[in-house]
Amino acid sequence: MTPPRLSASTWAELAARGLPDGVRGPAVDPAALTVGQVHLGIGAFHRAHQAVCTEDAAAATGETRWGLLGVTQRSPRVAAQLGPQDGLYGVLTTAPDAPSLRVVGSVRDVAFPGTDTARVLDAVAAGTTHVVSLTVTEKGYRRAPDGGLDTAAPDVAADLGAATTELTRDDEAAALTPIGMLVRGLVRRYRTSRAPLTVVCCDNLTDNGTVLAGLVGQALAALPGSDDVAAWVGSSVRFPSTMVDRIVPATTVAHHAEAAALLGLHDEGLVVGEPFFQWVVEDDFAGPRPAWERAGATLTHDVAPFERAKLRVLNATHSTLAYHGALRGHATIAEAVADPDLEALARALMDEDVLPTLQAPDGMDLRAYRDEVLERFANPRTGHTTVQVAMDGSQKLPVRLLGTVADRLAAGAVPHAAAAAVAGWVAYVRAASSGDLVVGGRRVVLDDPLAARLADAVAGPDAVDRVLALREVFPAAVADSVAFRDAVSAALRDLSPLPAGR
Ligand code: CS2
Repeated sequence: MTPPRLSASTWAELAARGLPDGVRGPAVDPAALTVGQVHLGIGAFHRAHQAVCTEDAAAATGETRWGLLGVTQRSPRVAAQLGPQDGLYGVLTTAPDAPSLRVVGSVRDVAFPGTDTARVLDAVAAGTTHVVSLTVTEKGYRRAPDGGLDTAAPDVAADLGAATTELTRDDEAAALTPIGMLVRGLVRRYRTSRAPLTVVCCDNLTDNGTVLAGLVGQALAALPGSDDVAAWVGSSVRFPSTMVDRIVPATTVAHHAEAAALLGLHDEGLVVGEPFFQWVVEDDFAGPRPAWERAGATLTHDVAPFERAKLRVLNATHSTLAYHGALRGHATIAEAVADPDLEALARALMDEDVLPTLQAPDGMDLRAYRDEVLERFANPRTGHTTVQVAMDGSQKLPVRLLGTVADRLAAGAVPHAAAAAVAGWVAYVRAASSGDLVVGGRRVVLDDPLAARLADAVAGPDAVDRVLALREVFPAAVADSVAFRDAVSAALRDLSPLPAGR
């Protein structure tokens, strides 16, 4: 029998009876919170990361103005999960010893851009909103090969058209992209409250705040008659950079069963996270913000070294284990890193290629960080699948791996382990796009915005040349290096029984 569903009333009944072992409740009274932060992209990661920190910050200060309005990206699913639960959801922590579950109440409302655009724009414009944050994944930013906004993409163009209308009157048409939604919200804020605002990018991009400010600036430059808005954004809106870190796997049926056993309630909004949590935020705000530093975050003036270390050590190694692990039939990252060959590859990547490109951020020991990352990957309870990490390689590799490659080549070294990582990606794309890859009993489908072009590029004997020629992925400094190309080809030959070309 399915247990009753989590909601404000079932939670209150449970709390009145006494909470089960391993379960804790919201750190604040959710009903007392008003919305002060709008979050674009309310997926599992936000709910297991920033939403928890925002709630703890509110608890630490007693402030009630930091409730969240979460905005979904593509579907109304999260609204359907959290609406009937009065916004409550559990975070199941996958500690290696005992699992624990925390019910979070900071998400006060969920909106879906397909139907709720007006509500989102009003919330972004409201003088009581001080922070807009984003986790929309790498591809959500709709960047062109030059790194700028892809204004030719039909959804970006449609949103910019609506933003032009927004300059003179309300426009309720659905927003199609996160940047479009943000820009329209900024235009409405300019037309109404004109209060300062801070936009906090929480995605895995290098210099993510600067990148986002650039995309917004470019969008505004494309809107006729928006010079005043652009000037106001320049003076009143800040875009701090951040580094976010917590491994959040997709929630499975087994996670639901584990949470229901702990809680005695069914939770459609359940998310899962490893015990580790890190959030480094540039201290550059236009107005008030939650006291995140009182809830485990680090506020600093220089995020860049933290961000670079995290992307190059953790995320690059994650992707490498994902591609090579899936090719060897390992369903999870923990299984992949337990494979001695792959652990050796992961270590070689970090020791020989990545660490020489890094400057340790203040107070950080990079070798200890490397070991800690490998330990986190090895946690068998996390259940993070190789196929989940493998998605969107065309968007992820440039950010997490190819900077290392470019830096090593510039220093006169050939990064062989990074070349093996790229070869792993090529082999994965080839196997997945030809329908030949089965992992964990399931046939893998290539999940990448460039899937069709990638499949075409890897189909023939000149796969390495054709993949390296994709300018969206490989900068010239990497693609034009004969030594790197040869290293990728050699690694691919070692991996693949198919004719690998060159
Ligand atoms: C992962 C990240 O899916 C991926 O590509 O590498 O989501 C990773 O788990 C997080 O960045 C950890 O903070």
